[in-house]
Amino acid sequence: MATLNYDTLIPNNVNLSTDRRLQRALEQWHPKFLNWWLRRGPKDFQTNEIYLRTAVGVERGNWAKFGFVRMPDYRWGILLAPAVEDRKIPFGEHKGDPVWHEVPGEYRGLIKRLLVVQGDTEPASVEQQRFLGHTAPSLYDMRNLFQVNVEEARHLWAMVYLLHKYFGRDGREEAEALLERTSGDADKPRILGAFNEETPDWLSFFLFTSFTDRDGKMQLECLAQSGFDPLSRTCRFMLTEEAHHMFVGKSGVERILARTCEAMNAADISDPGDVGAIRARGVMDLPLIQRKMNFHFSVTLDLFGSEISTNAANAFTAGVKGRFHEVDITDDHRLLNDTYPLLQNVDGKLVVTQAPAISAINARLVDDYIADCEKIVVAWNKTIAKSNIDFTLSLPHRGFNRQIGSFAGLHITPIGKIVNDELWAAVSIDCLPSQEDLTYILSLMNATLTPGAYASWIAPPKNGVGGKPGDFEYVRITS
Ligand code: BYC
Ligand code: FE
Ligand code: FE
Repeated sequence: MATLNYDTLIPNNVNLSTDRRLQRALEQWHPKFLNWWLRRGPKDFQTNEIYLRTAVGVERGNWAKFGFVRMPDYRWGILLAPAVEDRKIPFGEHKGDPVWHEVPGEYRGLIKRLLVVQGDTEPASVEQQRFLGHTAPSLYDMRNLFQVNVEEARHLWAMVYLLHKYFGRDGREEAEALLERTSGDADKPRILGAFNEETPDWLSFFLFTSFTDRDGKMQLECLAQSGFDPLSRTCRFMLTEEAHHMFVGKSGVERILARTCEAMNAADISDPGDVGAIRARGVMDLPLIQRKMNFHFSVTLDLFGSEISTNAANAFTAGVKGRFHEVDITDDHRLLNDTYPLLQNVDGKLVVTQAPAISAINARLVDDYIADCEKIVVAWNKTIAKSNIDFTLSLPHRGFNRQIGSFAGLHITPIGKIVNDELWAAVSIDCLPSQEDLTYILSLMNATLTPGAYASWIAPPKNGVGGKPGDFEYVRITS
């Protein structure tokens, strides 16, 4: 494997200097990327020094270094995980064949589409989080936000590298288009629904990184199984960074819950529904957090596409996109005769039916995703229980508030009951955030920029980052 070279404009471990044409093409994309970063990336703070980690290798345990960097000087590199010797395609009709090091002609369109969709989400999330620096609840949190942002931008680089290297002129055009679509834009929006929603406040940010970055993890895990080896290796390294994004989300929500419970106990408020008294203390009430969670979870489920999907079946059969932890599954990895249990609407009732497993690839991934999400909700509930407050958060039913897939067009309550239009109007008021909720959350969003200080609505973290204490000056605000 090539060693990582940081002396060049584009740090990489793919021997970029030996492919002059590719290097030149990426060097031409570089200023356009920086221009996008400055126009659509974090608003302000671009000249502040921030304590960031940068990937400097791909070996487990020792891949990152921490130090003060100005964001535009961040070293966005192209990093592939080490090749697995003699790797074989693990699934689909080419199962057992040696992996591909070039794109098979017949799958060109399919692979390009997946790279474009994956690549589109990365800058989209940076755009969605553009204004959050100004309302950071602490310097620690601000630093985490910018860490997530620079790494999502590196994920964009990861997909752009594959597009440029393997798709010629088409790939270069797609790479340009990735910088032209914009989250929420009326004319040129981002491709997938959730990436056009706003992330206007820090509760949204923590729920987005808990739930939507977790979709990122699931999808990357599936692409890491790919028979197209450069895609597999790229995604494997992206997953290393992804873990931190989900940590930021999960621990962020945990700290909000801890602070709310602490404030309730301090004021002797035992009823989580005593919203007036709780909000008077400048913290977020638990029912509000549940409603926001309902929103982020349901919008993220839409990102998995239809439960029954020929696109997903084709990608699986082709050996291009596998299932979550494909190699650990004990079946024939071809799914020619298998079935999979699927929840479906039959005459107004939700019942489990058997579907051909090959058609239900997306449904299975949703199941794996929900199981992963259940674990974080258990952890969040522990935080509440520790404070002796009588409240539990729960994931809404998978059919709640859906726009895509077999539940779209149905009105389903958080506990999974199909209801009519009239009842749904009441349910959606109760179970989704109201304008008043959003206004209240925004009213709490004020920057806290003193090292070691935290906004009223969030507890300090248990530990700092990169070996530093919590009160470290993670962002040099004045210099
Ligand atoms: N909005 O057969 P179908 C991340 C389209 S997140 C709009 O049902 P398929 C990150 C679909 O494209 C992970 N359109 O589903 C997280 C298709 O259109 P075409 C991102 C949608 O194709 C946080 C048509 O509907 N990566 O990394 O199996 C921060 C029928 O599709 C939506 C990936 O998703 C939607 N929600 O599944 C930063 C992996 N859903 O092609 C980053 C790559 C579906 O017929 N993408 N459609 O015109 C894929 O694997 C698949 O494209 C999808 C869709 C899973 C997204
Ligand atoms: Fe990403
Ligand atoms: Fe991420």
